[in-house]
Amino acid sequence: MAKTIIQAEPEALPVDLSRTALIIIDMQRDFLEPGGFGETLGNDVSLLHRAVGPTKKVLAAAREAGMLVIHTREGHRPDLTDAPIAKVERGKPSLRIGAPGPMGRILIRGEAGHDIIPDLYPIPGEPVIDKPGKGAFYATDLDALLRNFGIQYLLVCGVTTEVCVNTSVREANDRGYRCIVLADCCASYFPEFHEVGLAMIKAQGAIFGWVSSSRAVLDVLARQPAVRSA
Ligand code: C5J
Repeated sequence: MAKTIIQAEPEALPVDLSRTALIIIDMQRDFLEPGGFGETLGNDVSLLHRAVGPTKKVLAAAREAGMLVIHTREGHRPDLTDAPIAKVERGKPSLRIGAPGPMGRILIRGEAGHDIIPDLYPIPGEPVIDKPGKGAFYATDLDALLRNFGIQYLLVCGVTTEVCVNTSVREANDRGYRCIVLADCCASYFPEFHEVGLAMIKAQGAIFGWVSSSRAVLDVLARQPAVRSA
């Protein structure tokens, strides 16, 4: 397929949309809603909501175009056997990973809080990658799945910018994927970390990837309505 130019920083990038997937990182109730993991750590979860509207638009356009859409969720097995004790014991949260909270046990697979927010809920056929770490590639089959689909480019949305988005982009970059992070589709509990997290990705001639926007991707998909990445 002919390449399409996506406006981005530090420079516009030619992208083969048939080899592109949209990946939405950890848009889970545990991070975005009161009573979840994010709030137990003392964060104002409302700060993440700004990313939901733009991500919803990109998700709808990607689905319409037939682009592969992948969702990730951070969380652990109910018996915590995949949760390093160093992670569980870290910090002074009001509730630790695995403790019972208002949305079920904190950051545990199968609990209500672990699931993806209704606005961005996966539809049948969209792979959901359950990851025990911050990076989407660590201890998951994401790389195998992307290679089986022939994916070379990733449009990246999600939370939080400097933690799971950044870690996943760095992992993807080392595996040869070109990542385009959509700035307004990501958010952090710390707005300054959001800015710096994006700056680190695009610095030094896109050392980890490119930074773009929902608008840029929506414009491209409006001009090229069928991309079919499968
Ligand atoms: C965090 C994440 N912040 N999804 N997880 O612990 O960014």
